Amino acid sequence: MSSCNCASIHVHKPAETKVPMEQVLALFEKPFSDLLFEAQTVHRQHFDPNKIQLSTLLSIKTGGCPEDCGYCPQSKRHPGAVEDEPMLDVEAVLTAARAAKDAGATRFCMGAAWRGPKQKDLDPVLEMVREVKALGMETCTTLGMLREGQAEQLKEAGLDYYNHNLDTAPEFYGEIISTRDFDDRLDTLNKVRGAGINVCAGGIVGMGESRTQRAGLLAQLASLDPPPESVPINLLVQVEGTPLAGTEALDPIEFVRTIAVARLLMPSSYVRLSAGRQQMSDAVQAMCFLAGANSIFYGDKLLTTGNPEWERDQALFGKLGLSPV
Ligand code: SAM
Ligand code: DTB
Ligand code: SF4
Repeated sequence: MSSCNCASIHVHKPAETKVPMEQVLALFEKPFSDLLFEAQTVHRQHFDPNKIQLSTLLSIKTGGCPEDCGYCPQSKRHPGAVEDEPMLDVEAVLTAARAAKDAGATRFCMGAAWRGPKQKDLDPVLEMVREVKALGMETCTTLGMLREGQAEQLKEAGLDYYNHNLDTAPEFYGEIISTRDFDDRLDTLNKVRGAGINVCAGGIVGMGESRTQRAGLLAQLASLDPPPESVPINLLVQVEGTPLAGTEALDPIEFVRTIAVARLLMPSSYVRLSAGRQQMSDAVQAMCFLAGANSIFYGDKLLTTGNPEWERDQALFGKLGLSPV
């Protein structure tokens, strides 16, 4: 972890980004109908608006994580928020991947509650990646910070995407996580990109951040060069026992705005309406799709918390005329 004590961290001045903050804030401030119209227009220039990409998640190693992310039930600093479980074996992972494929998912994402993998942790994950890939699915892992050479091993095993979220704006980061810093996240994303793996990077909103900080997160994501291929926008799932449980809920209209701004800033990326869908009405989800979201986590569980049942999503796709990519 870097130990920068530079003044900018303390004065909360938005970081300089390639995509200027003023531009991002100006989008957030547009009248809602104008913003949605523009986002949908750009969306249609890059994607079929009636297609949706489906990714299924599996927690391959749950709980006991040494990091202190304030939103996360898997941190060992928040005991009782989740039951710890050892790493799953390859057969259990394959059973879940086959079920996801049969239900219509095209990508299978394996998540582990680590600060980062040790080599002895990575070896079984490489085997999981090889085997899931052999089923004909796209593969994704989210394992925390990567060390030198690990991204290349994952690429060699057949990894298509690596998920590593910036989570929030640099100016808010220290209020949510103290055990790593924003630059550590950028460093891992550089390693992923350098190994030729597609980047999946997004963040969480509804953690008590300001609009400027939401804009700051999106400015950072859009300034990655190139922008991430996949951008998960998570609405905080408030889990009892975590420091962020009890945070004032984000207005759904502001959430939809966040999706629309992400679409406008990253026109050719898949924008994923991620955690938080279980608590969302069909109408809010429909607005998110209109705002340019074109991917979801599909399956009745995220990592440790709930997600809409397959049947509810199928019914929603039917109502909206959406079909999987
Ligand atoms: N440990 C690895 C890491 O942090 O990169 C991988 C797994 S971690 C659970 C993956 C991501 O899940 C986090 O970066 C965060 O964006 C998201 N996440 C975790 N808990 C969440 C919650 N309660 N609500 C919304 N998103 C959450
Ligand atoms: C992402 O952006 N969201 C997913 C996935 N990447 C790994 C995780 C959401 C986790 C929600 C809380 C839980 O289920 O533990
Ligand atoms: Fe650990 Fe990842 Fe949860 Fe942070 S988000 S506590 S690193 S599992």
